[in-house]
Amino acid sequence: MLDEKNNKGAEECCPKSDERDGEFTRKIAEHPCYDKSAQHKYGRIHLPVAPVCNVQCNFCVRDFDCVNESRPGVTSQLLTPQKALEKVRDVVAKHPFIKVVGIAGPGDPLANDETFETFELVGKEFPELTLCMSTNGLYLPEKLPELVRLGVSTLTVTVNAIDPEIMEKIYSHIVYDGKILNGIEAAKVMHKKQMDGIKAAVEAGLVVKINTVLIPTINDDHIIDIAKKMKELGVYIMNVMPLINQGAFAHITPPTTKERAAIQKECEPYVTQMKHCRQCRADAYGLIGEDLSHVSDKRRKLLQVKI
Ligand code: CLF
Ligand code: SF4
Repeated sequence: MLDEKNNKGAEECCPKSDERDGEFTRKIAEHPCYDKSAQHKYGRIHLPVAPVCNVQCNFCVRDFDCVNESRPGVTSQLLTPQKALEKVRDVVAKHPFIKVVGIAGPGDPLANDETFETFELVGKEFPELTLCMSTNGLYLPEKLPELVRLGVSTLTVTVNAIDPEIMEKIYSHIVYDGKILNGIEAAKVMHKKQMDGIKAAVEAGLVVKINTVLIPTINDDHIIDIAKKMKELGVYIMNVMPLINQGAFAHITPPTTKERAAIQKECEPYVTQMKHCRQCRADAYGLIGEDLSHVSDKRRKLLQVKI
């Protein structure tokens, strides 16, 4: 990414570095989540190939998509990697404004081999598309080399706390190394994996975004600490999302728009804030504000935008 280190590389007249930075700039300018001004022009397709999750968040009901990235509603259909490739072929041919292929669930992408198979297939056939992924980060340090090899260049990690004592209230349990861990033990492992994973991903040149679920009474006073830490780690953009109150957190009142805006304002000096997220489904495609996955064929044809 265009951090100080890479800029210095470019100044040293290394053509490879220039090419890499040019490619970085293009990918961000065409990414509807990373660049606000791209959201009305460029789209993304989500491939729902990852059903399994390796943690249990207290705001998650497994009947729905991962709410660290999506909003619950109707569960997304699952696709095999081959069917996912066919879907990309079909959708990109009809909607060439789609520049990003993302895997965001319905579980955690890194807990499913299908995620890697799908990126392999799609990356080979569509090298010009940006490969994007969203994860809770538990398996990130181990799986990062594989993501780099496959050409994944934009990565979202959900960081709801950087203090294990707060994190402990958010995760009911995690599954790590074949064991189920709970309480502070689980929170410490999760925290370490997220921090190590983000640091390594930034160093590897991925453009890292974090999603933070704003949970009143649990982490609302802590979001600013997360923003400061993310600046230190070189995170590119932060998306503070409102809690969807379900599961064990069904009794918590979600934040108001005003409360969320105030926190985003506080965090802005540390990390750029994404404010146009639509908490889209794990099988959404099209523009962020115009999900084509659940519109009629007639309307979908009308929306085939040529650029
Ligand atoms: Fe998908 Fe996420 Fe990539 Fe975007 S979504 S994996 S970064 S291509 Fe975007 Fe959707 Fe919000 Fe996510 S609007 S839920 S932030
Ligand atoms: Fe649910 Fe996503 Fe949390 Fe897994 S990471 S428990 S799918 S919200």
